[in-house]
Amino acid sequence: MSATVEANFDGLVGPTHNYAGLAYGNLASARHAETPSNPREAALQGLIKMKALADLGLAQGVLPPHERPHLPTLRRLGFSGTDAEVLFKASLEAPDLLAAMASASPMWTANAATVSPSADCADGKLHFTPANLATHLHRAIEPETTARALKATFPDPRHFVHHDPLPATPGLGDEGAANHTRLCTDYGAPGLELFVYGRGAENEPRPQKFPARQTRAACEALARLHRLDPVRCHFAQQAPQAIDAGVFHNDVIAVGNRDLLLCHERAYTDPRALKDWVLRHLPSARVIEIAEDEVSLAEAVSSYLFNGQLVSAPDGAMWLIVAQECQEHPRVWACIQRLLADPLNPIAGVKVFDLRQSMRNGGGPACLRLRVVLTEAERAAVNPRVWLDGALYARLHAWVCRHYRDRLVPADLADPRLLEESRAALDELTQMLNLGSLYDFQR
Ligand code: SUG
Repeated sequence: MSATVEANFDGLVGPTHNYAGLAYGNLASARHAETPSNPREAALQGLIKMKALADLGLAQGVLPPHERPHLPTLRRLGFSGTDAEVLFKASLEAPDLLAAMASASPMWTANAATVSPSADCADGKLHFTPANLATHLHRAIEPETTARALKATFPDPRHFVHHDPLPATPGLGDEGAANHTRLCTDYGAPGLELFVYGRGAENEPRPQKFPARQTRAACEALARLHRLDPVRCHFAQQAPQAIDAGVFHNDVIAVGNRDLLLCHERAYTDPRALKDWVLRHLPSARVIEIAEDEVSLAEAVSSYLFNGQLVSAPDGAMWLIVAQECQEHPRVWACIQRLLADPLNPIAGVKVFDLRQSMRNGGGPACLRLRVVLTEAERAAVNPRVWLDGALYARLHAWVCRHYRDRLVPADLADPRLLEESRAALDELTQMLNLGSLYDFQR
């Protein structure tokens, strides 16, 4: 067994976490629009999951929240004056823009970037491309800070290659690792890279109701940039019916780890081609498809079963990390129990987490994490301060309790004190994690 590991980098939930109904096609976001949020609870729920994975012996890192509300973009859109004046005018003239500038959406780091491990890339380096998140304004403002955070976390050019985000245009929409799955026998061995898109060629079917956020053209560009072996890449189209049922990212309907792919039978337009490709290149692989009769697309979307994380502990045991909503859903929970009871099943057990604050915006366990496969040398080259151990957990817990509010409603987003509180919190965080001057307000 190689010493190469798959690390999870979870996004810390930012101090402005709120429900603004910004993500069209994400049913949970629409359902909870304008209900009160609890940023403190959200951040603590995320930290508890990170700590539990670190306690399992996994490499667990953190990625920082972004500066919100994002004043530089409000100014770019013509609001002027002091920060308080900008917030006030935006809240009167364009409350939707203010809400977009205040979202804590960078917490969902599965959308931060697409990451290809060095074993898959022709130059033997680990490649990152921040996602352009072109479909929604509140997310399209993320890539610049994401790129800085990734460079501050993975600084060494001898190991890490950081590409620019793809041009942010609908034809190149890219939502990052949420639409990318790697399958392998061992993390250190060359893997298969599965790219999933919603929007392909003109003659391919399109969803009728909701946007297809990921494009095939973006996936192909990522594979080229990351210098992947074309034979070991596959581009699969998401079923338009799945997108219209609320599957806005592939990680809402499929999850893979090592040589296991767990997905819904209605996830793709051509599931047979996908399975054939997987089994041709990785004969040991198992593709477990859950039938519509057992868990419907609608049940998959409301429980986030497939947004579970499949992780391999250092002893080799594979765990399924799910949101509490799965346990509360009798048919979904029965499906998990059936999978676990199957003697051929590779999953050792299930761990359940309360991530309700993030779930209400359509962000489950897997949305909150970016997977980065690291060799021993690459792991040693990561900014050491970002690894979550007991000490960092305690410091971050105290930091959240000191700075975060326990209630936010849309009207609070224009409060200049919220901006000040957030900046104070983030300023302290960049020192704690040794990230340098990450934010515009620090530059
Ligand atoms: O882009 N929700 C996010 C959820 C992202 C989940 N990520 C993955 N599946 N990997 C989105 O739809 C809602 C924000 C609001 O409505 O306030 C939001 O952006």
